[in-house]
Amino acid sequence: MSTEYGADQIQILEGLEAVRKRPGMYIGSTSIRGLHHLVYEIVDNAVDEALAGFCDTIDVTINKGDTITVVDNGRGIPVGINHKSGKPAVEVVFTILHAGGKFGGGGYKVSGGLHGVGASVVNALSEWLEVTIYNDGKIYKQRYERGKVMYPLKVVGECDLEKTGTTVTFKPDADIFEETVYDFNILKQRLREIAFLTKNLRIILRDKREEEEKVREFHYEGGIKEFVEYLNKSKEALYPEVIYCEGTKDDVYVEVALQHNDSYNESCYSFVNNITTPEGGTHLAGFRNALTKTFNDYARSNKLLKESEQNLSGEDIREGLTAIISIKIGEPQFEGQTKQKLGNSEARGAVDSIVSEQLTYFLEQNPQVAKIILEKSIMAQRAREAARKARDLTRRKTALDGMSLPGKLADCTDKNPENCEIYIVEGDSAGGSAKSARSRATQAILPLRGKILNVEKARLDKIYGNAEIKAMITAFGTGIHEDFDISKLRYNKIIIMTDADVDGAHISTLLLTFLYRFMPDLIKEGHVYMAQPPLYKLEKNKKVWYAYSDDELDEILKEVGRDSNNKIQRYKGLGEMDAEQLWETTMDPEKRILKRVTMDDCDPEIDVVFTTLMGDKVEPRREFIEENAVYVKNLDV
Ligand code: TSJ
Repeated sequence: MSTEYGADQIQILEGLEAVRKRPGMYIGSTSIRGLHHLVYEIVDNAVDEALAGFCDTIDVTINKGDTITVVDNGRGIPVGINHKSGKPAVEVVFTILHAGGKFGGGGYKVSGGLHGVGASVVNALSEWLEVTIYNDGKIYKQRYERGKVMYPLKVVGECDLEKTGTTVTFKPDADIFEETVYDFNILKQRLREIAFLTKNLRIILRDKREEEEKVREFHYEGGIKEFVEYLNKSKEALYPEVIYCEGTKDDVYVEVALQHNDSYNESCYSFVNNITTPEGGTHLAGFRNALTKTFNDYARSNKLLKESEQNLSGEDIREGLTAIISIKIGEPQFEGQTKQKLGNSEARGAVDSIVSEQLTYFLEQNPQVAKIILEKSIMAQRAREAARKARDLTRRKTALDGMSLPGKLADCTDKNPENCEIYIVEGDSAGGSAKSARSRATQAILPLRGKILNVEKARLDKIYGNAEIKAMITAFGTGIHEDFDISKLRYNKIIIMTDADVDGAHISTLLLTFLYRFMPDLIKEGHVYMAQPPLYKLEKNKKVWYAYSDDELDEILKEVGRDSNNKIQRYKGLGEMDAEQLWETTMDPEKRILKRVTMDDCDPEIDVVFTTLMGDKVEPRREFIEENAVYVKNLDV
């Protein structure tokens, strides 16, 4: 090898060394999240090839040992010498920061990973990485370790002239990542999303870690139209077809799909270059404006709204709306604190005009659908009015009562929210035990009677009238929706404590649904927890053990011996424990186990989880539970 250890090489090593020193700057974090971002980063490069029209299949495999292989059938990363560096282009891709996809002329990088970095970052953060390229009847290969080239690109064999593509295998560096075990479901969700957003692209995910290989294939000819169908699968759609608009204006490619369902929630998700924009931005604003204007215009000109009646608000029209807004743009500008909000002004106009024009046409062609949507919107307008009155009433009442706390609440004495926690307990008897067990200074108890209202199935006015929900809202102190103010939160921890059985799981899910819809920031900011009551009590020779799972019971039995002197009690509910036991196992901050409830900002999958678990349709729920047995078990514990 004649290459000297020249200035540019030192620069490369410094570049990749910087990535290893501050991985968070390049992939967000070194947690399980960052670990999965490595895969997305590589897959995004293959998706770019698909968007350029040269690749229709991407195969992703989790291998034994948690290495990842990504295969595409594109043109293959170019192997020719890059003049500036004197190296094969593929080596440049993997060793120079920010080189991803921008060489070779033509086509812009549209999909773009988390921070628009690329293959070199993945390379720098991998114990090793191998790339294989099929092109011109030859098979090329190069290997890197922690970003360093192990040998110059070489030809390792021959293949059919027709066969082209790129294969990358890498092993995330255990020195960098806190966690190196991949989660099939996390990859599955994101890959499914990419497949929805890139119509006609086939993505296959395999898991070869267990004896029996797991395979999922995602391929949607309808693209985001099918995404909307998927999001609505556990809901009752109000009309059979998904409304779809598509077009390009000012170099912005716009796709919008929407369909109303009989729920009262809005589920709109926006994407830019396949990346979710949880804080929306100009593209979402353009969509909302077009929707509100088009429906009001249609309602006026077809006399569905009387002259004396007010215009429908955007919120009214979006009640029960599921929509995907997906745009592709050459140079996206992201704004806001978290850089998740699109700023490009041309995107607003492009989405607005494409949606206005095509939606107007659709409504004219489908007057029966227009009528169904407008009838729902008008109902929403009336309910909103009724809800406002109900809320004003409760506001006034609480003001008069001097913010009176619910009667059932056994509040704690400490008034510093930082120290305080509230247990939401199912049932009066468990509530009673919890009240005598608690540490009065810092632990408050709010017992709830029976099943709580399913907020997925009720309009606001009914929700505001529900006693259990009112009790929680006043106890927490934060208010809800637009009135929500986290600085008024009266407890640092909100702990849901229900029986460790199916009914208990159902109640926790109802409570989480309420929190998710009404006070999502409580969950996002990590204030919501699930208590973990034990499943078993084991007694032998006057000594007592508690087991929180079947595995733990087995472990204890192994330790103390499985003989007839063991007395094992299976707890069917919190009510079976006396106050002392409840304190010891579930409430004592020194000993208890709490599970923090977490959620990704604006993940459409969360909406699917809640609506599938809480909705009326049995079949999707059964399928979901079968597919996600582990997840649901976690959610249920
Ligand atoms: F991440 C990555 F870079 F390692 C990677 C890139 C990983 C995988 C699985 C695939 C790819 C990739 C890159 N697939 N296809 C391409 N295509 C190109 O790099 C390419 C090919 C030809 C031309 C051209 O102008 O002829 C241009 C490009 C960017």
